[in-house]
Amino acid sequence: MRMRRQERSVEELYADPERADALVFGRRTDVTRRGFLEGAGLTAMGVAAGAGIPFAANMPAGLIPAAFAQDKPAESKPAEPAQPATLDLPGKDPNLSVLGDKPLVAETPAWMLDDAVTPVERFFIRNNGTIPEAPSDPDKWVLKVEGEVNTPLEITLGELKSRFPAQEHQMVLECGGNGRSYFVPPARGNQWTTGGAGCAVWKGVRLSDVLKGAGLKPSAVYTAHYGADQHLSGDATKDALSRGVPMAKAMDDYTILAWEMNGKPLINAHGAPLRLVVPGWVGSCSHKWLSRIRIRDKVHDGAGMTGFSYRAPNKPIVPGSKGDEADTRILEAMPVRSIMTSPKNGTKLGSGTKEVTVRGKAWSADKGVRLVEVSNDFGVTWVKAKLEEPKGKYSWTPWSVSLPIPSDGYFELWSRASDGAGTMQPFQAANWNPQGYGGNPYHRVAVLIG
Ligand SMILES: Nc1nc2c(c(=O)[nH]1)N[C@H]1C(S)=C(S)[C@@H](COP(=O)(O)O)O[C@H]1N2
Ligand SMILES: [Mo]
Repeated sequence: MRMRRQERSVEELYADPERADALVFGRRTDVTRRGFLEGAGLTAMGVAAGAGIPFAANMPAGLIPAAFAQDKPAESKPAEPAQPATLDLPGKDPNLSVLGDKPLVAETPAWMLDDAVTPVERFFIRNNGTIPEAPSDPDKWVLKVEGEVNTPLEITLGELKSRFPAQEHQMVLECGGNGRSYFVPPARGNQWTTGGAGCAVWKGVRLSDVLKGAGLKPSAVYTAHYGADQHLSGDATKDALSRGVPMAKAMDDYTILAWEMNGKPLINAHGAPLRLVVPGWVGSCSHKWLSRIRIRDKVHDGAGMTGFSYRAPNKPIVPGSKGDEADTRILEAMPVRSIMTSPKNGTKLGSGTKEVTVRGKAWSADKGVRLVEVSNDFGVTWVKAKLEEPKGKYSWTPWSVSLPIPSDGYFELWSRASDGAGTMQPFQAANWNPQGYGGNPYHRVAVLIG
């Protein structure tokens, strides 16, 4: 690791952001990050101009300051080229960052995940196809259960509510691609930062109760999920998405057919009137607008199950290389992650500030969170955060910690979590894979004192 001289300013270090970017990310044509460095990056640089970096000596060579490289800075929200700048969808917060328009994909900036339970308005959206029309009478919605069962079912939502005991759990839902933007070289797909995750209170019935109602045949191996949304091509013979899970996960007590989110009926964007919630696993298992479950006698091969979709190479591959589709495995549990929800990236605090309180969330699929640490000196020293008790097995762990601020200047707060098995977030997105799954590096937030 090369050391930097102490008295250099942000401006001097990154007088040429193009070059700094090329150093870290290589020569690239990626519009998202390029556009960002030129637009918001320069704005952020203006904000930071002249500030010394008290811990500059610790900065890893080529590191792009978080103020430039991460989510949108506090002061400005530049329009991204070829993308709507704000989200215009009933019931959703316009401050969600739109990552894609067709299909609609939007993530939640870290500072908007400060609540213990993520409000529906702030919850990320990930679609693969079109958003279907909302049904006029939700209780008449029909779910079919077929395939390797003794008695195929056609059951209405109304009947689901009356026949089976209701369950309510606070659980994290996270997109398999969350963190994808941190891969170097870039991986294809929506460039999620940290906001493809949220924690809601989901109410529904256990999938296992319904499957027991239908009676599983001994040949039952895997589920296959189908919903009312359509493929973007408009071709009715193609599914926008059709994933599934092994029977053991389907029969887990926390895998539910949900009709309520945070005490209210599901809104259309989140799969009204009925969706699966398969906590801890890649979000694509949690099928929205759910109309049919087919039990299969082999691993499901629907849309999103094959090629590199929701799969990772079995063996490490050269970053940027094509990889071998045949030598992959289906992604299941999501890795450990921490985010800082306060302060907001790009926050300015008054001259002479001596302490900053950092708040955040951490979660792992089902291993719990053992440790969260925060650094303000580019990772040389770490302070343990105080963890709150998570509200249930698949809920996240709120945490907080106060860090001393030795002087005015530009600081970066870095957070990292370790799960119950002792596995920690890596410094950089590791295990590069063609579609960029599992990117869970340290979270970084810039603060300017004085
Ligand atoms: N029917 C259907 N269900 C779906 C999807 C979809 O495109 N169609 N996207 C999946 C993916 S990839 C994720 S991450 C979650 C996102 O759920 P949310 O939009 O409610 O946040 O829904 C999953 N369920
Ligand atoms: Mo996803």
